[in-house]
Amino acid sequence: MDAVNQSAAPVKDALTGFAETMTATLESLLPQSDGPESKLFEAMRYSALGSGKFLRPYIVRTAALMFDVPEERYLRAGAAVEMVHTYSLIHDDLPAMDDDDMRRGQPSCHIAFDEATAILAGDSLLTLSFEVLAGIKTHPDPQVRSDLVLTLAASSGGAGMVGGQMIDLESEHTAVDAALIARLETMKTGALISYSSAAGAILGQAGAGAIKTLETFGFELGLAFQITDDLLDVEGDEDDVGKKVGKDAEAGKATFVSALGVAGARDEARRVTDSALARLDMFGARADELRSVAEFVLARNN
Ligand code: GRG
Repeated sequence: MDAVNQSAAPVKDALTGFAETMTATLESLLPQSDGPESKLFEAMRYSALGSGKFLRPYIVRTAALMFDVPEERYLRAGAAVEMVHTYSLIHDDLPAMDDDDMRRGQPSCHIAFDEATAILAGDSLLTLSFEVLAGIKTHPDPQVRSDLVLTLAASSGGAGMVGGQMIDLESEHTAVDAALIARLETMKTGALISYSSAAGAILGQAGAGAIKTLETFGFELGLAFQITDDLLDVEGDEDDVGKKVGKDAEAGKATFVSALGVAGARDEARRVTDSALARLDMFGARADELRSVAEFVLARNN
């Protein structure tokens, strides 16, 4: 095993253990009802409690532990980003977007239920995420809760994930340079990961410099994550990845692989990861676990 994989392997095991904790947290936060709206809640639970990796909440947890944040607080901030992420996957799978029938190794939400229910389940997960962040159990200080809401809203909306998705759709079947691809992938995928690492510092009431540094770290890590996703779409195994592969080229998507080729994309993922790792220097050994997460992102096969 090489040095990179050695540092990534414990993260894979830790993620498996963390998934149980995160599933229990989401279980408790996702509504259940036997009333006339129960189909909506079933669809939300079906998608959110499927077999996601929970990488974003794990990054919230790992950054939060650098600032000794209590467990319940980081689990709630992690559940919030997982809800936004799950909403984005549900909507992305719809026929009007990427039109994917499989997600997380099971039929996509609109296949298991129907399109209208999938739209509503996504909408409801998005709003629930802010309800969770605004809840007093997330942090006793209202300023911290407000900062978390602000950061997640900015990361999710037009200047972040949704804006990135718009550029992605507009770039299909067009010649796009690596700079625009970096911008779209940083917004589409980096923004939520940026919230995740910054949330740890916000919860820990760290100084503005630490929050900003972790935000930048997250943007770069998110870009590295998306480049590995582009590579997995070309080289990955469908069973490992949990969805159809080869879809980017089929859909004429602008990715680092389409712009730089497989080897070029791999080099770029390493370069961006190294840049993200350099941001952590100011935290010394306190950031070691976060460094391992970055290596895991680069080495992942799903
Ligand atoms: C708001 C519709 C809408 C879309 C926003 C994020 C996004 C854009 C679309 C989702 C599909 C997609 C390819 C996103 C890129 C980010 C990405 C690689 C998601 C998959 O994340 P993982 O691997 O998934 O962490 P799990 O299932 O493990 O949570």
